[in-house]
Amino acid sequence: MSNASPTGDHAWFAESRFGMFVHWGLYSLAARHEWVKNRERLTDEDYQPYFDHFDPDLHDPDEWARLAQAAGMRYLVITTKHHDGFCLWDSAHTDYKVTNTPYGKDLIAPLVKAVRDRGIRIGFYHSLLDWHHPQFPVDGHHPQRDDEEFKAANADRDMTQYTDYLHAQVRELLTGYGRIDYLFFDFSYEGRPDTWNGKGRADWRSEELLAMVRQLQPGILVNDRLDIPGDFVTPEQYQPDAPLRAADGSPVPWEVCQTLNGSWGYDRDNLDDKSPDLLIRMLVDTVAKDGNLLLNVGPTGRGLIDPRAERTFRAIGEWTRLHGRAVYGCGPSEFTAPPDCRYTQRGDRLYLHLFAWPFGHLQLPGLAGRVRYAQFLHDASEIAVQSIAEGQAPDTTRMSAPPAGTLTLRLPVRRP
Ligand code: FUL
Repeated sequence: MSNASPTGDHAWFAESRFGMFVHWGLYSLAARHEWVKNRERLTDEDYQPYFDHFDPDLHDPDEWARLAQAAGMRYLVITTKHHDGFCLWDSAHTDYKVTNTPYGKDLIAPLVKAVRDRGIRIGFYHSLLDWHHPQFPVDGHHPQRDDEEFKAANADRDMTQYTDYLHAQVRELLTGYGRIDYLFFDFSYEGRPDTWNGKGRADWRSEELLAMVRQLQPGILVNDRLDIPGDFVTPEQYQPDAPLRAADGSPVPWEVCQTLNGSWGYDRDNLDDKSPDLLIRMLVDTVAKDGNLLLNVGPTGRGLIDPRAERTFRAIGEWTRLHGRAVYGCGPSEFTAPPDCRYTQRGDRLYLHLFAWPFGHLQLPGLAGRVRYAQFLHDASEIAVQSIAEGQAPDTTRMSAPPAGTLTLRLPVRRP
């Protein structure tokens, strides 16, 4: 197969293919998008009620881990701190943290344990932005702001102090919770930080930060949002057209992150959910292009994954249970899939995913004489394959019954 996976410590990533992203924090109580503080120009005072009422009494980390597992997800990524600056762990460097809310307990350690206990990999999301920190630039999340008003507003802010804080917190997260497999920084923007205060150049000190991360957790995978190359790239809410390649043609590991409904944080009145069928197609499309899918959920302020999201994850899990062999450790194929289909491949197993029913039979160009045996994947039932002589017509497979939804055929093939 042409899928080139990262090696060594990173091999688990391409093998896993499917993970759960969890956006959880004070914004879950606002329940109308995780950018609510910025979008609605809320002051710290406006935002304070979410801190004062943060008490997820129904939270059970093992329930989340079990759901991830039931959906067929092999890793889980939790927001340790989002842009609002609220910390889900007991950081020594701030008071703006879960242990000072009515809940009063660290949320990260129990989640890491629950996830690990189920054999799932653990990742941290950590925001580089911080709308709460007193030294973080006002409107510093806005890459285009460079005017006099902006400079005046930030004249007294010292970004270097914020960057020290950022580094110290990342150090805490990577030393206090055992082995961490993955880190998703979010997000940097090139070229602007030296306009942020009157005290000289200030930035994330990305090289230094990354060196510290690798020293503390040598096996960790780090994303690409520090403005310097990372281990994988992160298209957000769109599917790349094809496998990603570096200038020299080598494969670039990538992971698309997708929401259920356009919001990352819990968004109570948003009923715009993607269907399980669409999400399954996204997963298949991703693997067929050599990527991973990190599918998000925003738990409620009481710590539950709401019933709609849970139903979706369980429906995906019914599919992955039967079709996981066409996902885990699979990558793109050297064969070209017919219209409305995707191929995934592992070794000599070629998996054909049909996104639309082909009215009884299907032409498979380029496979004449190469298919040794064909089965549906979900029930191992045999499928008749008719090989039509080269040059006259492509192979034809005839199927006995029209199954519903995304179905997958398993075709052991001779490599071309
Ligand atoms: C973005 C953030 O601004 C969103 O809130 C979300 O966390 C997404 C994964 O990354 O850049």
